[in-house]
Amino acid sequence: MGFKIPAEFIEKLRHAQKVTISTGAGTSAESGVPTFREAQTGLWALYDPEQLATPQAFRKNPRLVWDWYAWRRSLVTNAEPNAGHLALAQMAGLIPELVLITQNIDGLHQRAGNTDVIELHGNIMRSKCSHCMRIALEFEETEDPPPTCPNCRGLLRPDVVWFGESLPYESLVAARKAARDCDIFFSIGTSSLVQPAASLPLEALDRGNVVVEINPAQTPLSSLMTYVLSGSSGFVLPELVKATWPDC
Ligand code: BJW
Ligand code: ZN
Repeated sequence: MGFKIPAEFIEKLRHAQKVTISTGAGTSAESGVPTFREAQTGLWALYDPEQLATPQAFRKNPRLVWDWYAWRRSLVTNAEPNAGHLALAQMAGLIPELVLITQNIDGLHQRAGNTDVIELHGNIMRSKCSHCMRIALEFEETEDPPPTCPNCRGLLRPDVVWFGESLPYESLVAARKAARDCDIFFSIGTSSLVQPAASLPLEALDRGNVVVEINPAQTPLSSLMTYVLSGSSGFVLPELVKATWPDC
């Protein structure tokens, strides 16, 4: 049996003025970037990402945490946007107002062509000082990482949001506003376990907006969705674009 998208949903999407899309790690899985809660490979299979992505882990073993991010940065650098990323970039040109929010730190949406992406959890390609918090644009790599801040000599860390840390305030405000103020809200490739990002679909639902999930697996929010398109984003999103805008 082939993959079927409800015709009434295609009609709604074709006529939507405002669409808000929130993505998670699954969106980058087909680019070869492992999702957060999937098994890690090689040496890193020994470590639990939930334990490494914390300020406590960095304080206890800064080198371990820095090296883990350095490994992931190299995966991201060598990855390319996949068909799902490219379909989202195409949708931005087809929908009058599209807001793209991501929990991902890999920058692949921007590399696919989306602009003004709201990054809720930071970006792995930037580093900041764990002491003075300034972004470090240039710093010297050392044999004994992490490198240090050119300003205050504090230890550098990735500019990402760890458990227990606040999300960038303006990004979160903009994301909440976009979730409430749209015709259709998409939740794509996220396990919907991590707050506050996992509440965005609920804010959209509260306002009576159509809410759609794209994921090969069920999530705690699946049963609340208006539509669930069950499958990988690299397959479902191009199919959705083809079905909705057949002449493009
Ligand atoms: C595919 C696919 C394919 C596979 N196509 N799909 C309220 C209640 C309970 C707890 C809290 C709460 N409020 C705050 C908290 C604490 C905490 C939290 O939520 N904990 C939960 C785990 C319980 N939140 C925080 O601490 C946040 N800060 C905060 O709220 O500050 C205020 C505050 C602090 C303290 C107390 C109270 C308030 C900060 C959260 C920061 C999260 N940071 C991370 C690390 C970023 C850097 C890094 O990457 O290393 O962000 S954790 C990690 O999870 C990462 C991700 O962005 C995030 C979400 O993961 P995601 O994207 O959903 O990935 P996965 O792996 O979970 O799922 C992949 C999905 O893809 C799966 O569903 C697959 O099926 C699917 N998939 N292939 C489509 N091809
Ligand atoms: Zn500093």
